[in-house]
Amino acid sequence: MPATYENEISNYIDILTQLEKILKKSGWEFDLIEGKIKENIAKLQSEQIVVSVIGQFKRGKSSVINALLSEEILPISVLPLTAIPVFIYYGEKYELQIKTKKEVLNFRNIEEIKKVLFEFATEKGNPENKKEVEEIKLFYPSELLKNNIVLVDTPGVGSIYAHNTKAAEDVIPKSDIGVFVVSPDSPFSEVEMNYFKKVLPKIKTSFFVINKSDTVTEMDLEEVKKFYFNILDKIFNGDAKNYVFTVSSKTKAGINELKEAIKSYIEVKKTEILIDVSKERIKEIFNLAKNEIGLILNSLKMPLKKLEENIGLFNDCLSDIESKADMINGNILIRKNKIVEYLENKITELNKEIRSSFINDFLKGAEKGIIDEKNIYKVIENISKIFENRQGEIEKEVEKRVISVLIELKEDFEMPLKELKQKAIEFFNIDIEIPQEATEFKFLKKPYFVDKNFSFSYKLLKDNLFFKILPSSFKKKIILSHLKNDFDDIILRNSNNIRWETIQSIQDTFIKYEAYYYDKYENIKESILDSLDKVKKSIVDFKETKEIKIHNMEIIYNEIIELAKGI
Ligand SMILES: Nc1nc2c(ncn2[C@@H]2O[C@H](COP(=O)(O)OP(=O)(O)O)[C@@H](O)[C@H]2O)c(=O)[nH]1
Ligand SMILES: [Mg+2]
Repeated sequence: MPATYENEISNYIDILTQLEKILKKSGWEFDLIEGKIKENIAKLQSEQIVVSVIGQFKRGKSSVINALLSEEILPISVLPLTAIPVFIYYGEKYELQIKTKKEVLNFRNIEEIKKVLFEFATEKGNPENKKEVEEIKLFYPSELLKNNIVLVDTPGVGSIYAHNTKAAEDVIPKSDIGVFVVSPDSPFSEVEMNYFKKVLPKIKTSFFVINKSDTVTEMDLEEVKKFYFNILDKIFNGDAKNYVFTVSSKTKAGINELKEAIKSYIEVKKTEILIDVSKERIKEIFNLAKNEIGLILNSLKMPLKKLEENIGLFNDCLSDIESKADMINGNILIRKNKIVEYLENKITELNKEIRSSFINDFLKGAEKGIIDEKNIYKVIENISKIFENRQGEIEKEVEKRVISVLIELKEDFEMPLKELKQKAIEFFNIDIEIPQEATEFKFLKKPYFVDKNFSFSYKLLKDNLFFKILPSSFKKKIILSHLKNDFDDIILRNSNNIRWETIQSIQDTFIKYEAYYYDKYENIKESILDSLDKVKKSIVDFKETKEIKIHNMEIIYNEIIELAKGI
């Protein structure tokens, strides 16, 4: 490993330590920034590499980690399960630490650890994080973790629980390497592709894992691999074969190869990863410091009376902005519900159409003539086909409506942020830097499957002894009523499939944009109010004259600008 990397790491630690000193010297409190500085220094010193296992729910993320650790320790399930990220560190002995809002709990018995993980880390055991868990750390004696590797099991994105998606996304900024898990039993969904694209630029390196290789034939697996290689070769600059792995966490096929690849990659690239990731984070810290100190300086320069007046007016404006935002949210909800209503109507229409075009005729014909099994299958095939055709059309139309509502409401979404920025200029003469990412509105589509797995209840009748001795006219009546139920069932299952997946897509899409703007607004607002509070307290404290305070703060500001040049 080149010596320059080592130098760079100590350079970063040095810059952060100096920033911390400058802020301390100011005599002002900068809790948020100091917390971030400490976190980053600790990361650089520990040289920990965080490997997060990510992807959509149910792809086998927890199972892959269990296989990597050679123990069924994390809870797995056929339902979306992991709700809180679990950070797994090396430890000589097993230990589980759960930090809740109120206390820290420790467990050392392996069986107990498994039970407690289920109770605290899963949606079932801890719905909507009622137990107020803030952090889960598992210490585990595994060779893989020994070299300062931290594995993170994340909740999947795109599950029906939006807060799980948020918890999964929150892990991304803390991660150095992403292990993206997909499975061949579900096609690569739009949700997965979008998530993958979003994660890639934020994480230094990603491994791509096709799990559940045992569920498909070798031939199908080759097809799946080809498909992914095609997509990923561009992303991995023609180097996909080094980053894409096929495994089965069930049979353990391919697990060792994956483990070795992660280990050797980290061995070679560790310092580089630490440097690149830290650089971005350090830049952000400096931005934050410049914003806060700039605001303090400008407000210090105001006469106390004027400042208090401005803070009062600023707060009134915030209340105004927020009540306007409430109204806007009401409007967004109405628009969203209209789309859901449209979807429901389309599904009802589709049900009617299916019944009138094949089922009713088939049942009428069957009542008169004989029941031909071939015809039954024809009806089923037709039902599947029409669902397959129409679901695409319905989804496209819903997507169009969602996007057009989002574009139409863009100004509404942005209003609180824009007004906040403007009021900060108006009252405190500070132009707050709002990170401007290009927002491109996208519909977060969920995969949808036409359910062709029909189990016909009428078929069971054939083997029923009692049924066999019935007169044939009776038999027919019973078969027909069973068939009718079976058809109803197929239509219901498929309609619900379209309904829930599409409603979920609509919800996810809206939640994503609402949360995005809300988060930014809240963060910036809090940081402004916090700084103003500090200025007010400082002005009332007469230890130094205001001129000296301003003078000192100007020195601090310039020192920070100077220090930032070294990043
Ligand atoms: N056949 C098979 N099933 C798997 C495999 N990996 C995971 N599963 C199953 O997939 C489901 C979801 O697994 P889980 O690890 O909870 O997924 P997560 O939500 O991504 O963490 C469970 O029912 C697992 O038993 C595999 O390699 N082969
Ligand atoms: Mg899981």
